[in-house]
Amino acid sequence: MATTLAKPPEAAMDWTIPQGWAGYSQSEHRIWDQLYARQIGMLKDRASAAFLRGLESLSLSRAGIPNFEELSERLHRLTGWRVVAVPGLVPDEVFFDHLANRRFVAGRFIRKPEQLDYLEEPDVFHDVFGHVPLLSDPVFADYMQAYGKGGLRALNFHSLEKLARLYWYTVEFGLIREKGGLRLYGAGILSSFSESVFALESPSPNRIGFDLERVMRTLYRIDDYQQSYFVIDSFDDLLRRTRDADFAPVYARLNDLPDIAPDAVSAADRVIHRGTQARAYTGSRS
Ligand code: HBI
Ligand code: FE
Repeated sequence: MATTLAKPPEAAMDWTIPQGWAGYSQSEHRIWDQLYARQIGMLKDRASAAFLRGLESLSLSRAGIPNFEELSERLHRLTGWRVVAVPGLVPDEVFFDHLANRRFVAGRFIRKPEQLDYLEEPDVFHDVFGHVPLLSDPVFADYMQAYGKGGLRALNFHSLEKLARLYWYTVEFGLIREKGGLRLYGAGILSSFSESVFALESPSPNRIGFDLERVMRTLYRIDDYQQSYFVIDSFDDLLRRTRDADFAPVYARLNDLPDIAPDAVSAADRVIHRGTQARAYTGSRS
């Protein structure tokens, strides 16, 4: 899919473009502020401590769309990562190469007022508010880089589908065990007002202890909230299970095993909450 993406002429060889921060309008900055204010109150006791610390230490605040250069200066001092602007989705190999070199690619456009709750392509609020705070955590920062290196390797094994599921169920939709309860660390959840509540509080979805091979086999939904969330014990544990992991034997084993449906629970799962799946099965939107 990604190989069919065409690089716009204004983008550099690595697909980066200038953010053009001075070009944002007041109303675009106000959309950031609105989204920020809405998330922050709700995330105070729902987001992982590392995410909230990251917001603080990067001075991500309700003060308009961040300037990537200033943000990168602060982030680089903490963990050696930078944030670079791209026109939209970039090819997989480009994406992985940036991650492997501690560059996080972010969209520079912001959603329109009528899309506050849902949009298909990641905008600057999802990419920066959702993803960047955790890049200030040294362990998570290493995990993202390891993921990029793993991605470059997976391309050779034609196992991108499996690896993409790992990204989806950790970086985008992951939950973490913290302070005796569950907290959010996935950017797809953290940047969504309604899924932040749903992921932690709704009886509908499954919440299952993280297992690398289980996650790599699990299909996911892109059209609605997730039907299963996977819970890590700590970022250390996640990094340990995946770090510079040579996934070749894992991929070989998984090739002989069937995929798992998004809502399935099996006997081998460490089930934390078995979902009613009411949202999916009855169409009830709660
Ligand atoms: N491009 N801009 C952008 N953002 C992504 O998250 C992204 C991408 N290209 C490919 C890609 N993600 C996938 O390879 C990963 O989700 C696995
Ligand atoms: Fe994302």
